[in-house]
Amino acid sequence: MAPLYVARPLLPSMADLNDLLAGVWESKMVTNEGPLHDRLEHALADKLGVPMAKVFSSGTSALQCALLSLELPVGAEVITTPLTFPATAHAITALGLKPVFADIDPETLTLDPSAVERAITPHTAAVIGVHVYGTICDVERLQRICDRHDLRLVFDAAHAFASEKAREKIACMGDMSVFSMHATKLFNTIEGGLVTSNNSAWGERLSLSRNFGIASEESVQSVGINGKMSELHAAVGLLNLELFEEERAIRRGLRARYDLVLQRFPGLKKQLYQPDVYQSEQYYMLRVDPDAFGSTRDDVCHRLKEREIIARRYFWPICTDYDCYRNYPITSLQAVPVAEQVKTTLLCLPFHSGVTNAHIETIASVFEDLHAGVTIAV
Ligand code: T4K
Repeated sequence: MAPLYVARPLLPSMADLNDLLAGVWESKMVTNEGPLHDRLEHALADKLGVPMAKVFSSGTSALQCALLSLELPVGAEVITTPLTFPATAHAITALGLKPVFADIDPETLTLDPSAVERAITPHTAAVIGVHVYGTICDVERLQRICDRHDLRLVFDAAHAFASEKAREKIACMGDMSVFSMHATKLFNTIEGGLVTSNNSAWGERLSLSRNFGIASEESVQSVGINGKMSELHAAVGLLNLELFEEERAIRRGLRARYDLVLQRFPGLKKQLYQPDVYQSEQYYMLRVDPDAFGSTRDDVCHRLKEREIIARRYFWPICTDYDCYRNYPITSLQAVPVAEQVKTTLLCLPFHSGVTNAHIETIASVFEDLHAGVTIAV
Protein backbone atom coordinates (compact mmCIF):
# COMPACT_ATOMS: atom_id res chain seq x y z
CA MET A 1 0.00 0.00 0.00
CA ALA A 2 1.35 3.48 -0.90
CA PRO A 3 1.81 5.81 2.08
CA LEU A 4 -1.32 7.64 3.15
CA TYR A 5 -0.57 11.19 4.22
CA VAL A 6 -2.44 13.53 6.54
CA ALA A 7 -3.24 15.78 3.57
CA ARG A 8 -3.45 15.42 -0.21
CA PRO A 9 -3.59 18.44 -2.51
CA LEU A 10 -6.77 19.01 -4.45
CA LEU A 11 -5.59 19.58 -8.03
CA PRO A 12 -7.46 20.63 -11.18
CA SER A 13 -7.01 18.67 -14.43
CA MET A 14 -3.88 19.47 -16.43
CA ALA A 15 -6.10 20.15 -19.47
CA ASP A 16 -8.11 22.81 -17.64
CA LEU A 17 -4.95 24.35 -16.24
CA ASN A 18 -3.33 24.45 -19.68
CA ASP A 19 -6.38 26.16 -21.15
CA LEU A 20 -6.37 28.82 -18.45
CA LEU A 21 -2.64 29.41 -18.72
CA ALA A 22 -2.59 29.75 -22.52
CA GLY A 23 -3.44 33.46 -22.28
CA VAL A 24 -0.82 34.00 -19.58
CA TRP A 25 1.90 32.45 -21.75
CA GLU A 26 0.70 34.53 -24.70
CA SER A 27 0.78 37.83 -22.76
CA LYS A 28 4.01 37.08 -20.87
CA MET A 29 2.50 38.81 -17.81
CA VAL A 30 3.13 36.05 -15.30
CA THR A 31 3.08 37.85 -11.95
CA ASN A 32 2.77 41.24 -10.17
CA GLU A 33 -1.01 41.36 -9.83
CA GLY A 34 -2.09 40.19 -13.27
CA PRO A 35 -5.60 39.50 -14.60
CA LEU A 36 -5.99 35.99 -13.11
CA HIS A 37 -4.83 37.32 -9.74
CA ASP A 38 -7.54 40.00 -9.90
CA ARG A 39 -10.16 37.49 -11.03
CA LEU A 40 -9.29 35.22 -8.12
CA GLU A 41 -9.63 38.07 -5.62
CA HIS A 42 -13.10 38.91 -6.92
CA ALA A 43 -14.14 35.26 -7.00
CA LEU A 44 -12.93 34.72 -3.42
CA ALA A 45 -14.70 37.83 -2.11
CA ASP A 46 -17.85 36.56 -3.78
CA LYS A 47 -17.49 32.99 -2.50
CA LEU A 48 -16.65 34.01 1.07
CA GLY A 49 -19.30 36.75 1.20
CA VAL A 50 -16.86 39.50 2.20
CA PRO A 51 -16.32 42.96 0.67
CA MET A 52 -12.52 42.74 0.59
CA ALA A 53 -10.23 39.84 -0.33
CA LYS A 54 -6.50 40.20 -1.06
CA VAL A 55 -4.37 37.26 -2.16
CA PHE A 56 -0.73 36.63 -1.17
CA SER A 57 2.15 34.30 -1.95
CA SER A 58 1.55 32.26 1.24
CA GLY A 59 -0.45 32.23 4.45
CA THR A 60 2.70 33.41 6.22
CA SER A 61 3.22 36.44 3.97
CA ALA A 62 -0.50 37.18 4.35
CA LEU A 63 -0.11 37.17 8.15
CA GLN A 64 2.93 39.44 7.93
CA CYS A 65 1.20 41.86 5.58
CA ALA A 66 -1.92 41.91 7.77
CA LEU A 67 0.24 42.87 10.77
CA LEU A 68 2.23 45.41 8.72
CA SER A 69 -1.04 47.01 7.60
CA LEU A 70 -2.15 47.48 11.19
CA GLU A 71 0.93 49.72 11.75
CA LEU A 72 1.41 48.53 15.33
CA PRO A 73 4.11 50.33 17.38
CA VAL A 74 7.56 48.70 17.26
CA GLY A 75 7.93 46.24 20.13
CA ALA A 76 4.19 46.11 20.83
CA GLU A 77 2.81 42.92 22.36
CA VAL A 78 0.54 40.66 20.33
CA ILE A 79 -1.37 38.03 22.29
CA THR A 80 -1.83 34.70 20.60
CA THR A 81 -2.21 30.98 21.23
CA PRO A 82 0.71 28.58 21.72
CA LEU A 83 -1.26 25.83 19.92
CA THR A 84 -0.68 26.75 16.30
CA PHE A 85 1.71 26.30 13.39
CA PRO A 86 5.00 28.26 13.81
CA ALA A 87 3.89 30.75 11.14
CA THR A 88 1.46 32.51 13.49
CA ALA A 89 4.07 33.33 16.12
CA HIS A 90 6.91 33.89 13.66
CA ALA A 91 4.88 36.47 11.72
CA ILE A 92 4.68 38.50 14.93
CA THR A 93 8.34 38.05 15.87
CA ALA A 94 9.67 38.73 12.37
CA LEU A 95 8.10 42.19 12.43
CA GLY A 96 9.80 43.15 15.71
CA LEU A 97 6.60 42.63 17.68
CA LYS A 98 6.46 40.53 20.84
CA PRO A 99 4.35 37.37 20.85
CA VAL A 100 2.62 36.82 24.18
CA PHE A 101 1.21 33.34 24.55
CA ALA A 102 -2.06 33.04 26.44
CA ASP A 103 -3.56 29.70 27.35
CA ILE A 104 -6.25 27.83 25.45
CA ASP A 105 -9.72 26.66 26.38
CA PRO A 106 -9.66 22.93 27.31
CA GLU A 107 -12.65 22.12 25.08
CA THR A 108 -12.28 24.28 21.96
CA LEU A 109 -8.44 24.36 22.17
CA THR A 110 -8.65 27.94 20.85
CA LEU A 111 -7.50 31.06 22.74
CA ASP A 112 -9.18 31.32 26.14
CA PRO A 113 -10.65 34.87 26.32
CA SER A 114 -10.10 35.00 30.10
CA ALA A 115 -6.42 34.16 29.61
CA VAL A 116 -6.22 36.87 26.95
CA GLU A 117 -7.69 39.41 29.34
CA ARG A 118 -5.13 38.44 32.00
CA ALA A 119 -2.27 38.82 29.51
CA ILE A 120 -3.14 42.39 28.49
CA THR A 121 -0.58 45.04 29.49
CA PRO A 122 -0.18 48.72 28.52
CA HIS A 123 2.00 47.45 25.63
CA THR A 124 -0.60 45.12 24.12
CA ALA A 125 -1.67 46.24 20.64
CA ALA A 126 -3.39 43.24 19.07
CA VAL A 127 -4.74 39.74 19.54
CA ILE A 128 -4.45 36.91 17.01
CA GLY A 129 -6.95 34.09 17.53
CA VAL A 130 -6.46 30.86 15.58
CA HIS A 131 -9.45 28.77 14.49
CA VAL A 132 -7.32 25.71 15.08
CA TYR A 133 -8.41 22.50 13.23
CA GLY A 134 -11.40 24.55 12.02
CA THR A 135 -12.82 24.94 15.54
CA ILE A 136 -14.00 28.52 15.70
CA CYS A 137 -12.68 30.80 18.47
CA ASP A 138 -14.97 32.53 20.95
CA VAL A 139 -15.14 35.42 18.50
CA GLU A 140 -17.74 37.45 20.39
CA ARG A 141 -15.86 37.48 23.70
CA LEU A 142 -12.53 38.18 22.03
CA GLN A 143 -14.12 41.06 20.11
CA ARG A 144 -15.64 42.51 23.29
CA ILE A 145 -12.27 42.35 25.07
CA CYS A 146 -10.49 43.97 22.13
CA ASP A 147 -13.11 46.72 21.89
CA ARG A 148 -12.85 47.40 25.63
CA HIS A 149 -9.05 47.67 25.51
CA ASP A 150 -8.81 49.30 22.06
CA LEU A 151 -6.89 46.37 20.54
CA ARG A 152 -6.82 45.09 16.98
CA LEU A 153 -8.26 41.60 16.47
CA VAL A 154 -6.94 39.35 13.71
CA PHE A 155 -7.96 35.75 13.10
CA ASP A 156 -5.57 33.18 11.69
CA ALA A 157 -8.20 31.28 9.71
CA ALA A 158 -5.73 28.97 7.95
CA HIS A 159 -7.94 26.00 8.91
CA ALA A 160 -11.32 27.65 8.43
CA PHE A 161 -11.77 28.32 4.73
CA ALA A 162 -15.39 29.04 3.71
CA SER A 163 -16.55 28.38 7.25
CA GLU A 164 -19.47 30.03 9.05
CA LYS A 165 -20.61 30.42 12.65
CA ALA A 166 -24.25 31.12 13.38
CA ARG A 167 -24.57 31.94 9.66
CA GLU A 168 -21.92 34.64 9.99
CA LYS A 169 -19.02 34.30 7.57
CA ILE A 170 -15.68 33.61 9.26
CA ALA A 171 -14.04 35.82 6.62
CA CYS A 172 -15.91 38.86 8.02
CA MET A 173 -14.82 38.54 11.65
CA GLY A 174 -12.44 40.78 13.60
CA ASP A 175 -10.39 43.43 11.82
CA MET A 176 -9.03 40.86 9.39
CA SER A 177 -9.02 37.12 8.78
CA VAL A 178 -5.98 35.43 7.31
CA PHE A 179 -6.17 32.17 5.35
CA SER A 180 -3.53 29.79 4.06
CA MET A 181 -4.07 28.41 0.57
CA HIS A 182 -1.17 25.97 0.81
CA ALA A 183 -1.36 22.65 -1.05
CA THR A 184 -2.37 20.88 2.17
CA LYS A 185 -5.45 23.07 2.65
CA LEU A 186 -9.03 22.26 1.64
CA PHE A 187 -8.88 25.10 -0.89
CA ASN A 188 -5.42 25.62 -2.32
CA THR A 189 -3.43 27.61 -4.86
CA ILE A 190 -0.42 25.28 -4.22
CA GLU A 191 1.25 28.10 -2.28
CA GLY A 192 -0.89 31.06 -1.35
CA GLY A 193 -2.53 33.17 1.30
CA LEU A 194 -5.55 35.42 1.66
CA VAL A 195 -6.60 38.32 3.87
CA THR A 196 -10.28 39.23 4.11
CA SER A 197 -12.07 41.98 5.97
CA ASN A 198 -15.48 43.49 6.38
CA ASN A 199 -13.70 46.84 6.26
CA SER A 200 -12.53 47.58 2.70
CA ALA A 201 -10.44 50.46 4.04
CA TRP A 202 -7.68 47.95 4.90
CA GLY A 203 -7.39 46.98 1.22
CA GLU A 204 -5.03 49.71 0.12
CA ARG A 205 -2.52 49.14 2.94
CA LEU A 206 -2.62 45.39 2.33
CA SER A 207 -1.91 45.92 -1.38
CA LEU A 208 1.01 48.19 -0.53
CA SER A 209 2.45 45.84 2.08
CA ARG A 210 2.53 42.87 -0.32
CA ASN A 211 4.31 44.91 -3.02
CA PHE A 212 7.28 46.44 -1.14
CA GLY A 213 5.14 49.44 -0.10
CA ILE A 214 5.40 50.79 -3.66
CA ALA A 215 2.61 53.31 -4.30
CA SER A 216 3.91 54.48 -7.70
CA GLU A 217 7.12 54.49 -9.74
CA GLU A 218 8.20 57.49 -7.69
CA SER A 219 6.90 56.67 -4.24
CA VAL A 220 7.53 53.95 -1.68
CA GLN A 221 4.86 54.74 0.85
CA SER A 222 5.22 52.05 3.52
CA VAL A 223 7.35 49.14 4.64
CA GLY A 224 6.41 46.06 2.67
CA ILE A 225 7.58 42.67 1.44
CA ASN A 226 7.22 40.64 -1.72
CA GLY A 227 4.00 38.83 -0.86
CA LYS A 228 2.52 38.72 -4.36
CA MET A 229 0.77 35.74 -5.90
CA SER A 230 1.76 34.66 -9.43
CA GLU A 231 -0.64 34.00 -12.31
CA LEU A 232 0.14 30.26 -12.15
CA HIS A 233 -1.02 30.06 -8.57
CA ALA A 234 -4.06 32.21 -9.28
CA ALA A 235 -4.99 29.88 -12.16
CA VAL A 236 -4.91 26.84 -9.85
CA GLY A 237 -7.05 28.79 -7.38
CA LEU A 238 -9.68 29.74 -9.96
CA LEU A 239 -10.04 26.09 -11.00
CA ASN A 240 -9.99 24.73 -7.45
CA LEU A 241 -12.78 27.12 -6.46
CA GLU A 242 -15.02 24.92 -8.62
CA LEU A 243 -13.79 21.72 -6.93
CA PHE A 244 -13.36 22.31 -3.22
CA GLU A 245 -17.02 22.00 -2.15
CA GLU A 246 -17.13 18.43 -3.49
CA GLU A 247 -13.93 17.64 -1.59
CA ARG A 248 -15.44 19.17 1.56
CA ALA A 249 -18.58 17.01 1.20
CA ILE A 250 -16.45 13.86 0.87
CA ARG A 251 -14.52 14.81 4.00
CA ARG A 252 -17.76 15.40 5.89
CA GLY A 253 -18.66 11.78 5.14
CA LEU A 254 -15.17 10.66 6.13
CA ARG A 255 -15.47 12.48 9.47
CA ALA A 256 -18.70 10.57 10.18
CA ARG A 257 -17.00 7.25 9.31
CA TYR A 258 -14.01 7.95 11.53
CA ASP A 259 -16.36 8.99 14.37
CA LEU A 260 -18.31 5.75 14.03
CA VAL A 261 -15.28 3.46 13.87
CA LEU A 262 -13.38 5.12 16.72
CA GLN A 263 -16.25 5.65 19.14
CA ARG A 264 -15.87 2.18 20.64
CA PHE A 265 -12.45 2.98 22.09
CA PRO A 266 -12.39 4.61 25.52
CA GLY A 267 -9.89 7.42 25.89
CA LEU A 268 -10.25 8.80 22.37
CA LYS A 269 -11.80 12.24 22.35
CA LYS A 270 -12.91 13.64 19.02
CA GLN A 271 -12.75 17.30 18.06
CA LEU A 272 -15.41 19.48 19.70
CA TYR A 273 -18.60 19.58 17.63
CA GLN A 274 -19.85 23.16 17.30
CA PRO A 275 -23.49 22.84 16.23
CA ASP A 276 -23.71 26.38 14.83
CA VAL A 277 -20.53 26.06 12.77
CA TYR A 278 -20.37 25.19 9.08
CA GLN A 279 -17.03 23.36 9.26
CA SER A 280 -14.22 23.79 6.77
CA GLU A 281 -13.36 20.07 7.16
CA GLN A 282 -9.63 20.82 7.16
CA TYR A 283 -8.45 18.28 9.76
CA TYR A 284 -9.67 15.24 11.67
CA MET A 285 -8.11 15.77 15.08
CA LEU A 286 -8.27 13.25 17.88
CA ARG A 287 -7.12 13.44 21.53
CA VAL A 288 -5.61 10.27 22.94
CA ASP A 289 -5.85 9.94 26.72
CA PRO A 290 -3.13 7.36 27.49
CA ASP A 291 -4.65 6.28 30.82
CA ALA A 292 -8.11 5.58 29.45
CA PHE A 293 -6.99 4.27 26.04
CA GLY A 294 -4.02 2.21 27.23
CA SER A 295 -1.43 3.64 24.82
CA THR A 296 0.00 7.07 24.17
CA ARG A 297 -0.60 9.34 21.22
CA ASP A 298 3.00 8.70 20.14
CA ASP A 299 2.45 4.92 20.25
CA VAL A 300 -0.56 5.34 17.97
CA CYS A 301 1.36 7.60 15.61
CA HIS A 302 4.34 5.23 15.37
CA ARG A 303 2.19 2.13 14.94
CA LEU A 304 0.20 3.82 12.17
CA LYS A 305 3.45 4.79 10.49
CA GLU A 306 4.53 1.14 10.43
CA ARG A 307 1.41 0.52 8.37
CA GLU A 308 2.26 3.47 6.03
CA ILE A 309 -0.45 5.66 7.56
CA ILE A 310 1.26 9.00 8.16
CA ALA A 311 -0.75 10.78 10.86
CA ARG A 312 0.63 14.06 12.26
CA ARG A 313 1.01 15.38 15.79
CA TYR A 314 -0.18 18.91 14.95
CA PHE A 315 0.69 21.11 16.84
CA TRP A 316 3.42 19.62 18.93
CA PRO A 317 5.77 21.12 19.98
CA ILE A 318 3.73 24.16 21.01
CA CYS A 319 5.18 27.64 20.46
CA THR A 320 6.40 27.98 24.04
CA ASP A 321 8.59 24.89 23.44
CA TYR A 322 10.43 26.29 20.43
CA ASP A 323 14.22 26.41 20.78
CA CYS A 324 14.28 29.71 18.90
CA TYR A 325 12.06 31.35 21.52
CA ARG A 326 14.12 30.26 24.54
CA ASN A 327 16.01 33.56 24.59
CA TYR A 328 13.08 35.73 23.58
CA PRO A 329 11.46 37.78 26.33
CA ILE A 330 8.13 35.99 25.98
CA THR A 331 5.63 36.07 28.85
CA SER A 332 6.35 32.77 30.55
CA LEU A 333 7.04 29.25 29.42
CA GLN A 334 4.93 27.99 32.33
CA ALA A 335 1.94 30.19 31.68
CA VAL A 336 -0.06 27.83 29.47
CA PRO A 337 -1.03 24.80 31.62
CA VAL A 338 -3.93 23.67 29.42
CA ALA A 339 -1.83 23.74 26.25
CA GLU A 340 0.94 21.92 28.13
CA GLN A 341 -1.51 19.25 29.20
CA VAL A 342 -3.11 18.61 25.79
CA LYS A 343 -0.03 18.92 23.58
CA THR A 344 1.03 15.29 23.96
CA THR A 345 -2.47 13.96 23.19
CA LEU A 346 -3.21 15.52 19.79
CA LEU A 347 -3.19 13.50 16.59
CA CYS A 348 -4.45 14.41 13.12
CA LEU A 349 -5.50 11.42 10.99
CA PRO A 350 -5.35 11.41 7.17
CA PHE A 351 -8.31 13.50 6.07
CA HIS A 352 -9.00 13.83 2.34
CA SER A 353 -10.78 12.13 -0.53
CA GLY A 354 -7.92 9.65 -1.00
CA VAL A 355 -8.79 7.84 2.25
CA THR A 356 -10.54 4.55 1.38
CA ASN A 357 -12.55 2.07 3.45
CA ALA A 358 -9.47 -0.19 3.41
CA HIS A 359 -7.43 2.61 4.98
CA ILE A 360 -10.06 3.11 7.66
CA GLU A 361 -10.02 -0.62 8.43
CA THR A 362 -6.23 -0.53 8.78
CA ILE A 363 -6.43 2.50 11.06
CA ALA A 364 -9.16 0.87 13.17
CA SER A 365 -7.10 -2.32 13.49
CA VAL A 366 -4.11 -0.33 14.79
CA PHE A 367 -6.30 1.25 17.47
CA GLU A 368 -7.78 -2.17 18.24
CA ASP A 369 -4.32 -3.78 18.66
CA LEU A 370 -3.01 -0.98 20.86
CA HIS A 371 -6.12 -0.89 23.00
CA ALA A 372 -5.93 -4.66 23.45
CA GLY A 373 -2.35 -4.18 24.67
CA VAL A 374 -0.54 -6.01 21.85
CA THR A 375 3.17 -5.14 21.97
CA ILE A 376 4.93 -3.73 18.94
CA ALA A 377 6.79 -6.39 16.93
CA VAL A 378 10.18 -5.07 15.76
N1 T4K B 1 -1.33 29.48 10.34
C1 T4K B 1 -1.68 28.20 10.58
C2 T4K B 1 -2.59 27.91 11.72
C3 T4K B 1 -1.22 27.17 9.75
O1 T4K B 1 -1.57 25.89 9.99
C4 T4K B 1 -0.36 27.50 8.67
C5 T4K B 1 0.14 26.45 7.80
C6 T4K B 1 -0.01 28.85 8.47
C7 T4K B 1 -0.52 29.82 9.34
C8 T4K B 1 0.92 29.29 7.38
O2 T4K B 1 0.39 29.11 6.10
P1 T4K B 1 1.41 28.86 4.83
O3 T4K B 1 2.44 29.95 4.87
O4 T4K B 1 1.98 27.48 4.97
O5 T4K B 1 0.47 29.00 3.66
C9 T4K B 1 1.91 21.89 6.47
C10 T4K B 1 1.70 23.06 5.54
O6 T4K B 1 2.87 23.29 4.75
C11 T4K B 1 1.31 24.33 6.24
O7 T4K B 1 0.76 25.19 5.26
C12 T4K B 1 0.24 24.06 7.29
N2 T4K B 1 -0.10 25.22 8.05
C13 T4K B 1 0.71 22.96 8.22
C14 T4K B 1 -0.31 22.64 9.28
O8 T4K B 1 0.93 21.77 7.46
P2 T4K B 1 4.04 20.59 7.26
O9 T4K B 1 5.39 21.02 7.68
O10 T4K B 1 3.30 19.65 8.12
O11 T4K B 1 4.03 20.08 5.73
P3 T4K B 1 4.47 18.69 5.11
O12 T4K B 1 5.35 19.00 3.95
O13 T4K B 1 4.97 17.79 6.15
O14 T4K B 1 3.08 18.18 4.49
C15 T4K B 1 2.14 17.44 5.24
C16 T4K B 1 1.73 16.25 4.40
O15 T4K B 1 1.00 16.67 3.26
C17 T4K B 1 2.91 15.44 3.87
O16 T4K B 1 3.19 14.38 4.76
C18 T4K B 1 2.42 14.90 2.54
C19 T4K B 1 1.29 15.82 2.13
N3 T4K B 1 1.71 16.68 1.00
C20 T4K B 1 2.44 17.80 1.24
C21 T4K B 1 2.84 18.59 0.21
C22 T4K B 1 3.66 19.84 0.45
C23 T4K B 1 1.36 16.31 -0.28
O17 T4K B 1 0.70 15.27 -0.48
N4 T4K B 1 1.74 17.12 -1.31
C24 T4K B 1 2.48 18.25 -1.13
O18 T4K B 1 2.79 18.95 -2.11
O19 T4K B 1 3.18 21.95 7.08
